[in-house]
Amino acid sequence: MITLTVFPPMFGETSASSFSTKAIYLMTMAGVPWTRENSSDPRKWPKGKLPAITVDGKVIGDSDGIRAYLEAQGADFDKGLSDLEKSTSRGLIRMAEDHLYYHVMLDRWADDAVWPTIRDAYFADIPKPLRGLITGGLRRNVMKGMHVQGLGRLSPEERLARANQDLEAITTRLWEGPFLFGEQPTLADACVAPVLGGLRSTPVATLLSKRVSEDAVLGAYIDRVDEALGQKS
Ligand SMILES: N[C@@H](CCC(=O)N[C@@H](CS)C(=O)NCC(=O)O)C(=O)O
Repeated sequence: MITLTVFPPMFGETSASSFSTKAIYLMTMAGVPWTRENSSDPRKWPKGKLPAITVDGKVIGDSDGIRAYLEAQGADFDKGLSDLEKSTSRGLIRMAEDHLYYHVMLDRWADDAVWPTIRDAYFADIPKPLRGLITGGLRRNVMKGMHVQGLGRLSPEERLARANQDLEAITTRLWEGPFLFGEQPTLADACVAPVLGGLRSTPVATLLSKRVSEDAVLGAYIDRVDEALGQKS
């Protein structure tokens, strides 16, 4: 039995973390026996991050490590895809995980109107008198990282314009079928939909949360993937 440790459900999403949601989707797709364990403290896990799986006492971190493990056990997340489709899939995954994901981070951590709600939801376990102090340092670190990455230097309007190009590219594929590569969910759906869900579910409205929540195609897609692969407990 595999134990998957992930951040708990939040804001109506399968998990507070897009990568945790992705790992849950992969487990469902792989069809292996597994059980979910929620944790809000990633510090003792590989690289200080979640998700991670524990199999026969061995811990494997990172949603990509989990994908590789499941594939080694026989899972095929891209059944029926051509090599050309697989190369497009790789690009979509990078776009979601290494670009759109940072917009989720910035929407939640950088915006003074959003941050207090995020802080109190993510760090509810820290007693209130200490919460501001501890999370202030974490927030500064995140902002420093985003400044170095570059997106942290853009205004919300500039970020919307950047992210919009990705959202349109995703929508174009969805005109062709219910999932990114046709009738069945593939690895790309397990990676892309959670990030879109993260953008949509930021609990205080931002330019990007409105952009995604007002988009009927993207909204139906997020819900369709979660209905097929998600769980909320
Ligand atoms: N590349 C990792 C990324 C995982 C990740 O960034 N997890 C975040 C939550 S979305 C985390 O655990 N952050 C805790 C921290 O950085 O302290 C994966 O694919 O699993």
